[in-house]
Amino acid sequence: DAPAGDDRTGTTAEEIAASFHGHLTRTVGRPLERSSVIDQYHALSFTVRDSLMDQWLETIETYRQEDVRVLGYLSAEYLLGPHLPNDLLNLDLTPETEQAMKSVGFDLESIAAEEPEPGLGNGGLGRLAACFLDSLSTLDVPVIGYGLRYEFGIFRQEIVDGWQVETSDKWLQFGNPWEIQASMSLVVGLFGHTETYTDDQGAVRHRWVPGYKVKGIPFDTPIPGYKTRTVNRLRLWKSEAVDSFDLGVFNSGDYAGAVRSKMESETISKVLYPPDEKVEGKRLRLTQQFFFTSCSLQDMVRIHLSLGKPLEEFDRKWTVQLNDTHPSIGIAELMRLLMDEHEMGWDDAWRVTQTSFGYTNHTLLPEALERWPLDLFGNLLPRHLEIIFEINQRFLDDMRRRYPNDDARMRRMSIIGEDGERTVQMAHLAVVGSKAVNGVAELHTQLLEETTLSDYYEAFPERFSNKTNGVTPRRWLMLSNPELTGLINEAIGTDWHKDLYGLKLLEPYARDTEFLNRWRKTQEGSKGRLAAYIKEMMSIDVDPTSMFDVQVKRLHEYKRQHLNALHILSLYCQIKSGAVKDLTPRTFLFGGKAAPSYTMAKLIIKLICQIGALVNSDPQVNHLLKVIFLPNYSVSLGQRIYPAADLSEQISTAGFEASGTGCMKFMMNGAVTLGTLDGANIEIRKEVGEENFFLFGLTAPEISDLRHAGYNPRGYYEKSPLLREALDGLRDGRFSNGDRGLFAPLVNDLLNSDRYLVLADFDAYVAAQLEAGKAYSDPSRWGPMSLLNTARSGKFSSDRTIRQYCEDIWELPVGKR
Ligand code: 26R
Repeated sequence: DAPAGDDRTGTTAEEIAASFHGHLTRTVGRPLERSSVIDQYHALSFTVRDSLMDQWLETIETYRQEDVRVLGYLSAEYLLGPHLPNDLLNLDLTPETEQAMKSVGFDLESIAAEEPEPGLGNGGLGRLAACFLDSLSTLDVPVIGYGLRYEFGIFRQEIVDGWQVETSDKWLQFGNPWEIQASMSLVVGLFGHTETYTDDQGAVRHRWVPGYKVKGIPFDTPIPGYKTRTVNRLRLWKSEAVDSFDLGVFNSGDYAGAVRSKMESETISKVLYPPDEKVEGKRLRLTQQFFFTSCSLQDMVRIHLSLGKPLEEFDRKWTVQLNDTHPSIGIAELMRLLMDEHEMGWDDAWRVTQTSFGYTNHTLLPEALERWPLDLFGNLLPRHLEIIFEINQRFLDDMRRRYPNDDARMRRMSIIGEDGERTVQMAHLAVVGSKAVNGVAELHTQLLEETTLSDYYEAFPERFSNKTNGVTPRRWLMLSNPELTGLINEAIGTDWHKDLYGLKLLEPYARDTEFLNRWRKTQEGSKGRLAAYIKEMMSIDVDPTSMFDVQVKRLHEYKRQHLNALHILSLYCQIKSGAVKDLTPRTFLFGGKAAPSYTMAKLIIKLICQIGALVNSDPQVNHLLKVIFLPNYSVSLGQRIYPAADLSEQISTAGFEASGTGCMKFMMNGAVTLGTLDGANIEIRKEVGEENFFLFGLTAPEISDLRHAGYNPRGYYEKSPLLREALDGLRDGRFSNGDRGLFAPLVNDLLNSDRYLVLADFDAYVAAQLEAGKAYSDPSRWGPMSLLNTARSGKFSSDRTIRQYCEDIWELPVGKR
């Protein structure tokens, strides 16, 4: 039964059903009656994509006609999460689509569950890029997001016997209905040598003769804004061989040789790198960075020239943002394109380059600052190394005039690092080559200015600014928590959807007992749904009326999941000994991935799972405590977790978490934070009020003083009986069936070095936890705290962040408010 005359962009339930049926039969090629849920997912995605296409073409046409300024957002990561439900929300078509699916006997939620999540990022930085795209489209800002089309995204995490096991993420195996391959390609060079020659005008010029070339193929994904006709694009590059098949070699009988270059070229966009402990020496990673950055800049230059504009005006048409140093090679690449390929002189090229770029720093951890060994760099990108040497020489000449006889300063500021192995220091290149540099929270920016980049801040204070991160309330509140959204809409209307400060109108309800009851009931509903998911996935019962205490984020020692674990152990010990009898029942939930090479992070996962095994099966304890490690934390799992959280654990060592963004998702959904004065926590506490936040721990200056004075973790161990019992138990094998060796590396590290001062903050953490438990057991206290967290979360919308970038850095007008 072929579908009758379907209008592929209709918005009624009937038209959506007809279009869906049309795609199922004609695009997917399956009869409705025998279609699988994945067939239905594909058909529905094509249906939704159709209704985006008119707006997408219209958006591009508007940009062209109005000759708008455009943001080129360069990011090695985009942690998008599922498109289907998000795009339906932004198109305002969810109810009609639900109805349409019902009319053909299907269920929208089950169909949406088939979407493999595009996990093209590791964590905060990648998810921030995805939130930014949503806000940019919602605010009608012209942007092309540029990145890599990894064939394999972030690994899938399984937990086997308490240990993390990684498997590959085959997100493209059944095809991706959201992407459209553009019918063009660009060529990127690698390796080879440079030459000097004299051109027709007698000028001395330079050129790069690459030893190897690869092709970049663009795949575009439409990015709709919320209730606007703007549909921007995310352009991700796939690498392919220039000649995918060497017929000559094949004919000579060498079948493997004929496809070797294809294999090598395709390796570039094959897989996402996890943030490893050691960054150095990863040639493939530098190749990835250069590949997508070069494709993206060539694309911008191509578009610019197609509009008939001179390249001297590139910086008026484009503003290019570097999401960390990963694309910072772009500074040298734009110089090369302008000078070597388009015959611009150094001074003009430098002015255009330096006024085009902005650089966002996302970390102060020295081991995460990218430094490339000079020989590796010069071998892969010989011409770029020459350009960087020249940028550096001119820059240092300039600095020498400003700071005469200050060799130490010159050494510190050089783009080429000379301590030990010579390196290209990408953060230095990014600062020197950009008009603007920003951190991602107030404390982080201040620390950048005072420590990591202090010499540059002294030289160019006007370049520096703060842009506190934000998250999109569409995905992280409206989509993930429709029940709470409904309740809020009922109370204060819907103006907050595009202006999150509008949530302020909820504040009076903090004194409305009846409303607070509904607030609590709604949260219990979410907790019940998460409990059901846990039961289904892990066969563990958790009590939805217990306090849900949640820490979800990448595993890292500075984030201190082990501090949380030690607290649980001490509760366990106190219940076992009878020292504690009445305790607010708690469910401790953890989730997060460890970098595959990060042994200590993997041991911390094992520790949490081990405590879970111990606690969950002990009838003396398990009515009071449950400990759950949810495998494979991801965007979609986050969407289930945030609405169900009562307590948000943000317990990093002060001065180490640049911002954090999970903290904002919890706050929007009404969870109360227990945290240190680190990153965005400081700003959350300021917004919500100190009485609605559980604070503990040393401050960033205290941490730094203590470390400089010589920190002795053993002193804390000796002074704290609770800490001693937990650590001794770990060492004796009391929690690991007598295995003394299992957690020895962790305990030894804590007692002998404890770089992140877990022991120094332990007692304060325990006290804050006690306070939080007491507050939760009194609904008349907890209810207003929870509601006020949502009501005062307006600042943490990425819409606010994007407005600030637009005004202060990008010089881009934003749409209506
Ligand atoms: C491999 C190496 C170069 C590398 C290191 C670190 C690659 C990727 C990362 C991820 C880092 C940069 C990251 O995600 N940082 C997080 O950025 C968030 C968004 O700004 C912050 O909220 C968060 O605090 C910070 O850790």
